[in-house]
Amino acid sequence: MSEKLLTIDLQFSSLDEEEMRARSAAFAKDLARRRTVRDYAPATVDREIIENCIRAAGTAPSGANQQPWHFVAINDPKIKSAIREAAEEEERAFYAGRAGEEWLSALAHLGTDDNKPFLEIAPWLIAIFAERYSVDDEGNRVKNYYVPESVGIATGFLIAALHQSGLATLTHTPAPMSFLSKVCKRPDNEKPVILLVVGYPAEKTRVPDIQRKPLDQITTWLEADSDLK
Ligand code: IYR
Repeated sequence: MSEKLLTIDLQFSSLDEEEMRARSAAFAKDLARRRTVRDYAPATVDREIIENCIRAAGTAPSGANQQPWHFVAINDPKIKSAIREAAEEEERAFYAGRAGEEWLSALAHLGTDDNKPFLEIAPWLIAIFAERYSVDDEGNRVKNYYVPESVGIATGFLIAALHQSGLATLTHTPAPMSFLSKVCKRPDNEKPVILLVVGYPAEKTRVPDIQRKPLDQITTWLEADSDLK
């Protein structure tokens, strides 16, 4: 490390292995209970909970620590209605054919359509923007690095934080979603990437009977003694 680099103490807290095993298993089990929810109850959610979850998202690692994300948290019914109207207009064209047959058949098992009442019913919408580049104090463009990766990681943190706070989410991606920049009044250097719907599931909500791929399908182990196993 360079001599001039300012550093602080890491303050890493070690756990014993039994505790690590228990925590890793509990976390996996808790996240496995998360399901994408498309039917919401109108019950309100206190802003402080949303603030804390966005704080958690903002701790994500990012390229050159540029933190190239911006979150617009919306609970104003007028703005939610404007978003619903614009999103449904795009979705009508999408489902009427713009998506193409291959995409529509890949989606069919989820039972989605162009009707998006959750955009008005759910208490919070969080529009997630990616800063394609930054702008310095003199108005010059500054390149940001690994923007999709960084924003993806922050979004993962946000979804996990909301889930463990007791809230349901939907990663909604109306396409195209440039209308979000306008509605949220965001500058040109920011690209809307996900509209996260946040709230409580409606009573007796049912979700598609779909499964996660098992560990052996998503993992390859290259271990020192793998020949012996
Ligand atoms: N944006 C549309 C379509 C859609 C696309 C994918 I990929 C999904 O996993 C789910 C839906 C919609 O929200 O209906």
